[in-house]
Order: sequence, then structure tokens, then C-alpha cells
Amino acid sequence: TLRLVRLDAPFTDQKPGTSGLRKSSQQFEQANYLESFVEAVFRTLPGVQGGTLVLGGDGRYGNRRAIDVILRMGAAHGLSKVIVTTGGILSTPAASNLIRQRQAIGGIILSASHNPGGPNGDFGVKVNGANGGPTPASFTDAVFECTKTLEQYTIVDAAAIAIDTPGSYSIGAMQVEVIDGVDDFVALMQQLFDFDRIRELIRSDFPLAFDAMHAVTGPYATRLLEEILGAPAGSVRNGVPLEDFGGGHPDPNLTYAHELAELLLDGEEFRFGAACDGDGDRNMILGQHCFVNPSDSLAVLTANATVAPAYADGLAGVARSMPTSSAVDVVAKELGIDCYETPTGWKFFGNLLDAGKITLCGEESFGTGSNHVREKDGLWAVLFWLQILAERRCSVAEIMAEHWKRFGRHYYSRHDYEAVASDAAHGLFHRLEGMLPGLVGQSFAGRSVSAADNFSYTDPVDGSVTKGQGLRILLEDGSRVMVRLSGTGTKGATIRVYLESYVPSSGDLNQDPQVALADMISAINELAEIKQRTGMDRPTVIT
Ligand code: VG1
Ligand code: CO
Repeated sequence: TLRLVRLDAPFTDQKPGTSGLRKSSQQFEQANYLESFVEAVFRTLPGVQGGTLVLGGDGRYGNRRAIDVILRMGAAHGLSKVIVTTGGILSTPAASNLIRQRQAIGGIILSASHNPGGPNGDFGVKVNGANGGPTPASFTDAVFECTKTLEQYTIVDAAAIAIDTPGSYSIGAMQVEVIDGVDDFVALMQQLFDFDRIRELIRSDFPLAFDAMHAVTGPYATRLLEEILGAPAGSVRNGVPLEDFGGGHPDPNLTYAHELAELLLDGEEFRFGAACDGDGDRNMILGQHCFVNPSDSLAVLTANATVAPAYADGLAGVARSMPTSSAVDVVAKELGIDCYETPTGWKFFGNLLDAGKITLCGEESFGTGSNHVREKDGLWAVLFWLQILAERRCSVAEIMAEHWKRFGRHYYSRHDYEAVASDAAHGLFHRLEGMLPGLVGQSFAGRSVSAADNFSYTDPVDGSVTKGQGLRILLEDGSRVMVRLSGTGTKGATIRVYLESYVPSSGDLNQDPQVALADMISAINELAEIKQRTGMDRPTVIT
């Protein structure tokens, strides 16, 4: 039976950030909070009446309840079918693929990505469109507007669907198809890469460790790496998704995936290591005694793309987000292909991918992907690296050394100051923004500032303009410092400082990035008064 529920008052804080609506689990547990957002989505998304929707999440606390609510609200709004995955387990890239394969009107992915989960952690709702990618700002703005005046929502009262067993169910006239969320993704990966060749590598004394961080990639990685590609049992660590990710912070970087990092950077046992985040779209790549910076990873994949069957004919072009290092630009130039610079967030790659202008793209925040889906894809990047290693038969460190020898090295680091008081963070940001025009021609870290602005992007496909995407200080030698406020945090504000400096192949290619960037680090700390204004002596996370 259809039920109409009136809200006491509309919610005023349902503005999606860089990647969906992300709030604490407690906020999502307020009566009607999830329902309000979902109602606005169903009122805004084109094609709901009679359409097919893909639904799943990263398995965090709240996943099952949200699936139940969204199914019943979907029935109330006239969807003809919802495709749900067993246990509600569905990675973000796998969801993107399913939307495309099944010609769905879009998908709802329940995840706060790399943020911790559990009753005291975060929850999130991402909405993807018919192309499989994150919906653009025009959509999320419309959803936010709708929530601000929402008076009521509709839902069907029905018994919960047994999503643990594949099969066909129904709620009223709406069909619910429960499928295994891993199958289609594995089939896609088998089309893109030469699995026989990767299997030979893995069987040839190539011990590897993959850390699923108790999050969504566990079942995907176990199937791909252990069952299909023959890695020994146990190669996939923390492979069972848990509602609280085992109490961890499922963010694959040197701070939060430190157990894996120690195994590879200090130990001798493994030749390759990788980890993915909560919802499976991020990746970290490690070799023995070697950390691959994500910006460099995109450049290496671009330079070696033709070893993978899917990219054997070459690349149409590449793209990176503005704060991502320019390592890929140099490779693109050498290959004679276009390289686009977009704002932070995967939604900005969608038009370029749909228009066939780019084949690969990536972000410094451990995100890499291609035109095979419309999301970044953690396991895709892992398989791509394995494909390159299977072809080259050398170590990860050797690949990096050769790459820098050929293209020069972009020393790069990101300093995050997390959970800063919101006023302090905004004060710092606006003061720095005001100083930018006066910086041009001045000296910064011993070099002259050639330009300084707040990044603005004009989409080359639809001409839409997105302003205020991050402060940039560009130096005469090509070095850059960028400052942004995060759009994914839930506690206070997070200040991100990005640093990049180029050394040509004739220069010193073997420095510690923190040392190579030291003068720029102290220059920005001083200019932006980071210590005084945040009260923090050092960043919370350095990558
Ligand atoms: C962060 C990253 C950004 C990424 C976004 C979503 O955003 O910097 O590059 O696209 O997270 O990633 P922000 O606004 O906090 O800097 V995920 O893995 O949440 O889907
Ligand atoms: Co993610």
C-alpha cells in the first residue's frame, strides 16, 4: 500500500558535495532524513516512471536499511525495475558498468567512499546518471533545491526483499532483480585485459598482497586475483566487507593503509601491493620498496597503455584534475594526444569520455579510470599495472625509474589538514584568495610567481562554466601550489595543499618528495599562515 508521509519541516542541509550527499551515520538516522533526499532524487531524475534503476553500496552500516527504503520508495514512484546486488554489495565502478549494461536511468550507490563507517562513522548517497557517471552539478543543485521546500514523500509498505539470494522479486508492480554484483564486472575486466598473460606473471614467483580494507572490493579481488588469476589464497587481505570496515579508515594511502605499506616498503616478501577504498573506486599501487604516486601512476598507464588489449590502438586523449600533477601532460605531449585539465571530482570527466575526447583520466587522490565505465576504478588500475608488469617483467621501482629517466620527474605531495574549525579554514582560504592578484611578479620559494588565480573550468563539450575550483599559485619554472577546501569531509573543514615541482631527466630524480618540495612547503605555510590559523604543527595526512 502506498503511504504519504508529511515532514515536520524540510531539511536544509542536504547539499551534495564533491561526490554525493555525505553525512554522519547519526545524521542519516534522523527520522525521514534519507527519505527526504531520495524523494528529491526521484522527483528530479529523468525517466523514473517505467525506468530501471541500479542499487547497491559498499556494505557499510546503514546499507541494508537504505536499500529497503529506496526499493519501497522506488515502487511508490513508478520504477518498473530495480537491479540490486546480493547482500547489497556493489562497488562504485561495478555500479557504473551495470547502469550502462542494463540501460538503466541511473543508479544509487550507498557509500561515503573512503570515510570511516559504522554507527559513529559516515554514510552517503551517490546518484549516477544514465551514462553510468556521477550526476553533474545541475542535477545535484536541483535535488538540493527540492529538499529545501519538500513537504512530503511517498513510500510503499511492503515486507523487506531477501537481497541475500539472487532471484526475481516484486513490490507491487515493480520488479526487483537480485543479482551477483561481481559477475558483470569480472566479465568487463576480462574484455579489457589479457588475463592469460597476467596469470603467467602471478604464477612465476610474483607474490602480491592486496588490501581490501574490509570494504567492498574484497569479493571482487578474491574472484579476480585468487580464483581467476591464480594468486595464492590469502593474497587478498581483509577481504570480507564489514559494516564498520573493522574500525578502520578505508582510504588507500600511506597513512590509513599503513599495514600494507609497511609490508611492501620495509619487507622483502612481496613484489607488488595494492589497496582500494571503501567503495572500490580508489587505488594505491606499491612495489617492493616503492610507492607509486597516483599522479605518476596515471602517467605510467598512459605511457604504457598499448600493452593492454583494450588500449592497443592508442588513446584518444587524457585528462587530469587541476591539482593532479602534470606528469601525464608530458606523456600526452610526447604521444601527440590532447590533455585536459578539469576541476576536482569524477563528474567533470563524464562529458569528455562520452564525447570520445579522452580514453584515460585520473586524479591525485588515488583515482584512475578509463572509458570502460564512468567512474574511477580501483581494481581496473591494479589489473592494468599487473598487465604492464607481465609485459615488462621488471620491478615497479624499475618502471618508475625508467619513466622519470624518459620524461623527467614531477615531485608531488598533498598535505591535508583535517577537521579544522570551519571558520578558521574559510578565513585562511579567503585571505589567501584575496592575496592572489598581488602575488604575480613577487618571489615565492625563491622563484617568481607567473600567475595566481582561483581555477575556473569551461567544459569543452557543453560549454558550461564552473568557477571557484581551487587556488593556484604558478611559478616561473612550472612549479605549482594549489589550495582547496575539501567537499567530502563531515567534520569541520579539511584544507588540502597540493605541491608540484618538475625536475627534467638530467636532474636529481631520486630525492624524497618532502625534501624536494621543502622550500615550497615552507613558503605556502608562511604565506597562508597555516600553523597560526589552524593551530596544527603538521598536516594530518601527507601523501
Ligand atoms: C576528494 C578528492 C577528489 C575525489 C573525491 C571523491 O574530494 O580530493 O579527487 O574525486 O574525494 O572520491 P575533496 O572534495 O574532499 O577533495 V571518492 O573515492 O569519495 O568517490
Ligand atoms: Co571512493
